[in-house]
Amino acid sequence: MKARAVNVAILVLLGFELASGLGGFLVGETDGRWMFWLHRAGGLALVVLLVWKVGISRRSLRRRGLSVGTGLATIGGILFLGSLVTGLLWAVGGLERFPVPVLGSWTDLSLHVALSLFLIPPFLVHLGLRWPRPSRADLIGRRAALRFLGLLAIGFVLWPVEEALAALVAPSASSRRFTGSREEGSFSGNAHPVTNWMTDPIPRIERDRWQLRLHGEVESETIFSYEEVRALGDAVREATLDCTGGWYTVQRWSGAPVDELLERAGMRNVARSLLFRSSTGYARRFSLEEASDLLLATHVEDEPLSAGHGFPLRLVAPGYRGYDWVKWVSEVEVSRDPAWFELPLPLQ
Ligand SMILES: Nc1nc2c(c(=O)[nH]1)N[C@H]1C(S)=C(S)[C@@H](COP(=O)(O)O)O[C@H]1N2
Ligand SMILES: [Mo]
Repeated sequence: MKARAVNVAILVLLGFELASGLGGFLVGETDGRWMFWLHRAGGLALVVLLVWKVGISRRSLRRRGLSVGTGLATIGGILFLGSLVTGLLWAVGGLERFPVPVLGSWTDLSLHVALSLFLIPPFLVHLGLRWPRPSRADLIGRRAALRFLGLLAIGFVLWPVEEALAALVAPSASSRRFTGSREEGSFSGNAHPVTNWMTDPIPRIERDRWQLRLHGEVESETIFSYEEVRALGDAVREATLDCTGGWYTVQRWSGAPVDELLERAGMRNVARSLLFRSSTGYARRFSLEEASDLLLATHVEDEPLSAGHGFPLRLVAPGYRGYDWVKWVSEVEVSRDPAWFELPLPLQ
């Protein structure tokens, strides 16, 4: 392949991987599983292109010598390699955890996501320096589309090879969900992994001073004590918590159905969504129609939730990825805003 074709293909695939990777974070139900198929095929195609790109980069570095431009390209190259290696490590080698200063322990998949996001700025600068006037024909049109589909096809062909490797390297960790997540500590109650999205610390909450406030577009604002939440009902729901860090766990969660809670306060006609807010400020929004699927759990496998898992109350949101399962819930706001009125991913 010509250097230009390789470079353009990498550009297009990186954009595609960024979109399908972020897309995968939003998918919690099997009808969106194609998002993971595409991301995997695109990633494998990038691994193939790497063989050519290493040669291109070495020739370019020899020609240009050391400069700000080649320095940035080297940083980008290292991040690119790191992203591919951590992605493959997770897919083939299983879930590994690495210590990250200040932030605690990270899975190989979370490292893959972080390295990929860090890659964006140096990549854009590199692109601006090396390719100031992109040609239309490189990116749009029949030839460009065929080239892209051909690369994806190569990725799909390599998929079973990757699977075979994974079965060899980590046979015990080969049970994967459609999201790619690996099973950890199912039905073990509080023994399943504790994790937070980004920067939330685990708060210490005293049961007797804790309250749940239900407010907003309701007939009567209501405050519940822990005992009052317990008295709302003890529904048990088996549900899968699937963290975007690359693991999932199945547990029997029990607590109060959100429907029951809402019935106590009575809803106004203008109500459209529910915002579940943690005592840490972390919050996620759901549509009112989804209330009957949601559970505010006090227990997991008959044990009261531990501090790390959200004591005294956490949201159980079947079909949603882990970041939507708000822990330490202290407030439910019934709102007239539509359910989509929030950032697609949390920022804390
Ligand atoms: N308040 C709050 N709730 C949160 C988070 C958080 O950072 N803050 N992290 C979420 C994420 S990313 C996941 S995967 C689950 C993890 O739940 P666990 O620690 O009980 O396994 O909690 C979710 N609930
Ligand atoms: Mo998560």
